[in-house]
Amino acid sequence: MEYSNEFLMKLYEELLRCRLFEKKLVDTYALGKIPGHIHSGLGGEACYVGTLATRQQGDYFKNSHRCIAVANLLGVSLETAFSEIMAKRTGNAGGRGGVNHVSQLKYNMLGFSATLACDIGLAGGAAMRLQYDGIDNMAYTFYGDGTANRGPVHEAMNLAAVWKLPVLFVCDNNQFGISTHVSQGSSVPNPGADRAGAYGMPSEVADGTDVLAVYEAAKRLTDHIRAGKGPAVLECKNYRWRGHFEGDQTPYRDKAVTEEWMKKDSVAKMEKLLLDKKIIDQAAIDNMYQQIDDEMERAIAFAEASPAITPEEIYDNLYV
Ligand SMILES: Cc1ncc(C[n+]2csc(CCOP(=O)(O)OP(=O)(O)O)c2C)c(N)n1
Ligand SMILES: [Mg+2]
Repeated sequence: MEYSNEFLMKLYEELLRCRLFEKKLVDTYALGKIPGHIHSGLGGEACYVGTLATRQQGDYFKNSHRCIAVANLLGVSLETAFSEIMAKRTGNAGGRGGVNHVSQLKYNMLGFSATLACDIGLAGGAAMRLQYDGIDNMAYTFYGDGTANRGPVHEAMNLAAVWKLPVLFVCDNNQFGISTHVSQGSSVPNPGADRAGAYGMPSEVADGTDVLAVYEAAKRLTDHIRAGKGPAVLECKNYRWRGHFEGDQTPYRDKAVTEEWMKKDSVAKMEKLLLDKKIIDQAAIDNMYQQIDDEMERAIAFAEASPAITPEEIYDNLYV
C-alpha cells in the first residue's frame, strides 16, 4: 500500500500517544495514586491504533479493559480520563467507574462490562440501529483471546452474521487470559479468526506488533463491512508486555520469551520507518515525546487537584 507522509505521521502520533498513556498509567499506579488495579495495554497499542485508523465519523466503539489509552484517541480528554482513573468527580462517571470505565457516549463509545464478553453484543446493537436507520457507519468491538472462548461472543457473532450487521470483531490476542496461555484455552491457534468461518464471516490474522500490517488487514475487512456485506473478524497477534495487572509477577511465563516479544516494538518500528524515509528526524521525535508527556503531566495535576468522590455519593445515579 502507498501512504502519504501525513497518514504515516498521524498513525505514529496515535501510536505514541497510546504508548505514553499506558506507560504513564503504570508509573502513576506505582506512585499509589490510582485506587483499584490497572491492566496495562503496553504491547497491544498497534492492534487498537491500526484498526481504528479505518474509523469514520459516526462509527461506534466498544473497547476492552486492556488499552485504556484508546478513549483519548476517540475524544475523551486526558483530564477527564485521568480524573476517572483517579476516582475524582471530574471523571466521566464522576470517579465511580475508575480505570475500566473511561468512556463517553458523546464520542460513540459504548462502554464496557467487567463481565467479559457480555458487552460484545453492544456493538451488534449499535450496528443494528445503524442498519435499521440506513446510516452508512459501522461498529468496532475489541475483546481478548481469553474472552474469545466465551459464549456471548459467539451469540453476538452468529446474529451479526445472520443479519449482516456492520460490525468488526477485533480479537486482541496478547496470548494470555490472566495466567492461561492461549494454547491452553483454545483448541485452534487463532481464537478469533479461526472461528469466523463457523459464521460465514471473512477474517484476517495480522501481526499485532506492526501498525501498518494491522491497518491493511483492517482496511480490507472494513471495506467489506462498509459495502454492506456483513461482519468480519480481525485478530491481532501481539504479546502482553506486563502482568495481567500491575503486581502480577508472571511466574507462569518465561522471561526470555517476554523479552524477545518486547523487541517487536510497534513504536520503534514506526520510528525506524519515519526516520528511514526522512519524514521526521530524531529531534522532532524527542520533541513529540516531551509534548505528549507534558500534556499528560498537566492532566494528572488537574486530576490530583480535583475533588474526590465521597462515600455518600457512590449510590447517586443508582436507580434500583
Ligand atoms: C465473565 C468473566 N470471567 C472472568 C473474568 C475475570 N477476568 C478479568 S480479565 C480476564 C482475562 C481476560 O483475558 P483476555 O480476554 O485474553 O483479555 P486480556 O486481559 O488479555 O486483555 C479474566 C478471566 C471476568 N472479568 N469476566
Ligand atoms: Mg489476552
